[in-house]
Amino acid sequence: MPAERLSRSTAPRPGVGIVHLGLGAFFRAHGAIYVTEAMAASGGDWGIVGVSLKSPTMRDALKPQGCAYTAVELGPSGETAQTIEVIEDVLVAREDPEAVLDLMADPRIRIVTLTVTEKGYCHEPATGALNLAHPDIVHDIAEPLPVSAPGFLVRALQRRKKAGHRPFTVLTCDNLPENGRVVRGVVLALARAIDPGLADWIEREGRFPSTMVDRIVPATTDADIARVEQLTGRHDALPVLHEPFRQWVVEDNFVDGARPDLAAAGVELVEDVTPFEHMKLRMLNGTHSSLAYLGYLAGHETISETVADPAFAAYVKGLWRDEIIPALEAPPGVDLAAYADALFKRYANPAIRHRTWQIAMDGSQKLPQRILGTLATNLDAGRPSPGLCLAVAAWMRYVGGTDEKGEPIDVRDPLAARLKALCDATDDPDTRVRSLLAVEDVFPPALADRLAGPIIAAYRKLRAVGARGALLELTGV
Ligand code: CS2
Repeated sequence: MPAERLSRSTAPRPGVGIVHLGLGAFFRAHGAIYVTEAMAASGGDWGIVGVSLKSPTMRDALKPQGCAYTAVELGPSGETAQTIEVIEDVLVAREDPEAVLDLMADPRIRIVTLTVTEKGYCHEPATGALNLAHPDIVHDIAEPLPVSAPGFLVRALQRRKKAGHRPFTVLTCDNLPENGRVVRGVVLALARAIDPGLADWIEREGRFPSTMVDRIVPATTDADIARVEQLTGRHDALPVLHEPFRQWVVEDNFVDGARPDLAAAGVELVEDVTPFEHMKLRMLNGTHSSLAYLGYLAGHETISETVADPAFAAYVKGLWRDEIIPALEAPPGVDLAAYADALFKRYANPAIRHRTWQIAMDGSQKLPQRILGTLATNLDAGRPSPGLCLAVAAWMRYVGGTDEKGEPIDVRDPLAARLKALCDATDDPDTRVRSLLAVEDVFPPALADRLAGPIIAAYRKLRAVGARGALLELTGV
């Protein structure tokens, strides 16, 4: 007999107060759970309406189950499931942009949270500035019904200004350095292109706190759906599976101070998130991407499989110890060596099947904040970074589109076609590396010059002995 479908309980529902743009697995396993706990502790009308910008998949999965879903925590020694009921509705912006703007302009909405991934901000990764030539931005300047995330923010703020309402707080939860500053920058640049008076108002009245978000949440697979049904006895069309660890550090800077009682749920509210963001982006995401490219090339499917390989375990520990930690300033009260030890345990959790291919996606948008910042600091300090140079070289091999066995790689990246064309244009390793380093969206030219020598050497090494061979040589394992 097929299992009964998950449905929503009859518990009283709060009013809505948050719109979330980019409703995916991460937010449902992170921000949504924190907001649930904040309301359980201190009340408030902070129900969430999720918005998918393009795909109807999330809406079609969640609406038939009253927008409830199962969140399963995968510990090294067991799983626990809870039903989350904080999502009140799911809208699909591409189908009905008017409905989304209408809701975002509603004064009941006081916060708009975002997880639209790095590329969703339509900025130039190397500089953080809005890309005014981006086709979605060109569209959103000309048309009142937007398609991009910055477009929805600006057009909704325009409606609020016109109606005499206060702006909402824009709370980004994407892995960008100083993410509040980046989203503020793109919103102001777009608003200025539409209506300078609107830009002035947003500049004066708007709030864009920066945040550091952390929880490992792999994409849900069909096997996960079946496993959750076995665990709970109910069918959930799109559960989320996540690790036990979670962290959210938020700048306490909200319009009129209006926010859920996040501290009651364990959120760290601080004045300056920057040191936390740098630590997380460089220590976690930087090594995640390094392991993803090198691990994928070596034939490893998941991060836990990758770090179970002694060459990779030695590699990642060496990255933290010799290349990343020396280039970082620790946030107040944090011991970076202990943070690295904890990260290693999180990566090794065999219950989390986080695919190297998933993390390898969108590398052109991720490398600057994850790896290049550390490389720049080390160059200034005269400190070599052989491990991180191997990671960048592995990305270059990866975007070439062929793995070490000669099999094609399904490269997902907004610059995929351009990067592949650059690789295909020459077989000479030096020329190939130099032409990829000349992609200014990713590599600031001054840094590219200084990186050419060590990255060409790393690229040659990867070609000669493969990813695993290069790590064996590097680590001496
Ligand atoms: C990962 C992140 O997919 C990726 O690029 O590095 O999603 C990572 O799992 C999270 O940032 C962890 O907080």
